Amino acid sequence: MKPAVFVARPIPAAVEAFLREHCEVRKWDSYEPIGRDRYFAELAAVEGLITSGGLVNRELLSHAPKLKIVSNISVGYNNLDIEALRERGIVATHTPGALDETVADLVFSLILATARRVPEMDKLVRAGEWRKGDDRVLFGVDVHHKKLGIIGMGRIGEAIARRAKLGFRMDVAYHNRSRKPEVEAAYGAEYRTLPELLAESDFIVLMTPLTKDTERLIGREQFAAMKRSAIFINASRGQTVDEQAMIAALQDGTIRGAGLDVFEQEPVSPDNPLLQLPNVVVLPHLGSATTETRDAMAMLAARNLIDGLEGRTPPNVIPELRA
Ligand code: 8YV
Repeated sequence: MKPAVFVARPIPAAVEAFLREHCEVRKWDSYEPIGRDRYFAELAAVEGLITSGGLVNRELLSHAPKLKIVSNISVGYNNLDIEALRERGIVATHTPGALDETVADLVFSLILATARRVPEMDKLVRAGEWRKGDDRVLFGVDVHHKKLGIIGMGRIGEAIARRAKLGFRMDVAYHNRSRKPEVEAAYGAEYRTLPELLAESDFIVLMTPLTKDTERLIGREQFAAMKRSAIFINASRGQTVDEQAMIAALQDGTIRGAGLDVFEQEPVSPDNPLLQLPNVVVLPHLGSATTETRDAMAMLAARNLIDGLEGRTPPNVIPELRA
């Protein structure tokens, strides 16, 4: 008998067909959130769960007595209670690799959009406010040949460093838990302590996963350490930054601007002061959001799930749960 699995969000037809070859598939086929009761009832019978950033905590696991594997369609896995999974002996996987280039592209869109004030200028033209004459008030700052500091040098960080060095001829500095000699050799990236990186970078990209150690890694003290001309980009998780401290730094000119794909609360509230600031570019958590990449992530998640259910070790078990 095929194992039963629950897919907690819509997935591409090809991924569903692949899953059906190996599993009995039950699914929540709506982009509206599944209600708790329905979710917990579905979990009672399944051995596998596919989710995309949905909370998997102790309470949820208590409704899933047969669960063997949770497959996350996401590289970040701060939605998973790792300790609870470990206690139950449940495997958890994520989707590293599938989205690196796509997220790196988005990070560069934020860098360019913030430096050259693209959304602000787009709004100005549409509002009929483009006048001939002195255009200095519309000037931005250069990106090419500047110094880029990357906090979190994983695969995505490396894809950003490659674009920075080879495309924009930037100097690259990075901070990470461990040194990355291969990135240093390939892109001339220089390792820095966090205070050094903050003090010397023109653009600072935060790309670290959210963990207990990185929660609010960037706060008042860190913004104060940046250049007044610095542009800060966050494409990791909103909780890696003290958002109130960031708002203050942007309001009082401690830094020049910010490009943000992630927020403490998502969706961001219309009352959030960040939305009133012209020196901030905001996106609705779109890092991996292209059709090709989201399809590839879903397929990778399905493969991870099936490997786990069929007794093979999936290639993308989250590091904390690897044997
Ligand atoms: C996910 C992301 O789509 O992979 C990640 O970590 O941030 C996005 O690509 C998102 O987390 C799904 O909820």
